[in-house]
Amino acid sequence: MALATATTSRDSLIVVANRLPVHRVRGGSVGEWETSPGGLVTALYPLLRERGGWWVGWSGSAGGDARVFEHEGISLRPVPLSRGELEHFYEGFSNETLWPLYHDALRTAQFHRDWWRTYVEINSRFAEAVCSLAAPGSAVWVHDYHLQLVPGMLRSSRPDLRIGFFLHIPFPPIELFGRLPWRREILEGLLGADVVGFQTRLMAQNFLRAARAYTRARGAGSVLHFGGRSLRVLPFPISIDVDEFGRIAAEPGTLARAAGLRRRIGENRKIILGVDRLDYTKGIDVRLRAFEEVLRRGDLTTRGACMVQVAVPSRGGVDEYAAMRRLVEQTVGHINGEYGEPGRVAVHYLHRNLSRDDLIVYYRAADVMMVTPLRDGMNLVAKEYVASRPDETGVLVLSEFAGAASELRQAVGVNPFDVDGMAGALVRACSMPEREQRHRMRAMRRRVRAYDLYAWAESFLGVLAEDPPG
Ligand code: ADQ
Repeated sequence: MALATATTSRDSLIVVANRLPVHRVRGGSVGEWETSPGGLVTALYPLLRERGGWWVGWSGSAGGDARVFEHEGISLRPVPLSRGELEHFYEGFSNETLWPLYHDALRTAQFHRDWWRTYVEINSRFAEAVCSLAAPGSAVWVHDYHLQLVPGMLRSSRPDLRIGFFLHIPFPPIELFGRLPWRREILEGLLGADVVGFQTRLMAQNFLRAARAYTRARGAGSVLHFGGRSLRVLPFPISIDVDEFGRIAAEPGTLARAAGLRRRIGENRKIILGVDRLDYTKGIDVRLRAFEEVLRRGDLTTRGACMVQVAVPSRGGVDEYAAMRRLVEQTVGHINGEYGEPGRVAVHYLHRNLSRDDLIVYYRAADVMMVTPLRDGMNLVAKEYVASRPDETGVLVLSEFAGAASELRQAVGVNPFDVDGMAGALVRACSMPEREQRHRMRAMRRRVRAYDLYAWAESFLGVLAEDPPG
């Protein structure tokens, strides 16, 4: 019985995201693929396998073809993008228009009609790919800011589909969103969905307000009426595979490596850790400035503390990212020049991708975790640190502008624009009594355990399966 129901079209699921969940094996023969690490893949692969599903996305390199293939029991449908399309759609409209605008306009958003035209074209290519393979009544789950027009496009050509959309980044306040010359088109694209999900309640409210202001959508609370239908607009805070992080963190090998790292850095030094994609939204530069301020005042010394910053290379092709990398590297050099000693640097800086196991070794070794984005949809690093502290010690310093702050209330909250406040929080974190650390960490661990990545995916898909609101 269970098998029969699992294969009906109502149960089948199509995930649509900018990237496919695989990448080509380096040095492997043509056609060899490996699963990409990442939360979305972890959460959705088992569901897709069970429900018999598809993943539609770009392969990660320019060109290529649209031939479908199977990988680990999942059917994948690549959407080919040319070099020029990537420049306009991905680097341009997605990462130089939408990304800065949606992150509080931390950088000036660029508005170019050519980029917009390509964005529309590529969104319709994704929508066509979905239409070509969706069985009647399938559920389609579209992800993130690259594909905001896809729900509306699917709605008009395939009204039989159940369409969900989840935005991984913030949805900005109307004062900022209203600058977008194509605000109505984007909103109407999203309104094509049955369920529109955001990381926090505030982001969902921003969307509800913008939709009521710039489109014909009406409604109160979390339900909107638009185009003769109703849809739900709700927060679904994304999470991580909590058990997996906890399991690796508790392995004797992890503990031994964390102890080794501590020995190399200096047994009696507090380790202050930062782990981020090298992005101007993450506040790496302000965190370094706060650390410098603490050293300058003499509240901490390099004998007593050191910072470890791990930064993953990101979007190197976009000017603002290259500039941020230069700034971070200059600041690290400056701090080490001023405060380092032979054999004892103030800031260890690693510009590279680490494996999950290696990352957890750093999480276990760190006394203080600094997560200080200027704006962030959620920030999974904050949750990963909490999940990797089974001994309930360690202090999380968390920006109030990260989505995670609305759940991890026992973190030491900071305003990343306030260098003095950050410096104060850092000193407090480094001297927090173990009793208080445990008290806070225990409460945060309870929260992340109660709602993990699987609960996130299930709750979204659960709401998507419900009948439309009246
Ligand atoms: P990101 O902006 O990429 O995601 P984040 O949530 O912090 O931000 O996730 C980063 C991931 O990369 C984490 O899982 C982390 O472990 C990993 N990572 C970071 N540095 C690494 C390193 N040096 N080596 C290896 N891995 C590293 C977007 C939004 C976020 C939202 C997520 C999920 O911007 O706000 O939380 O999507 O919805």
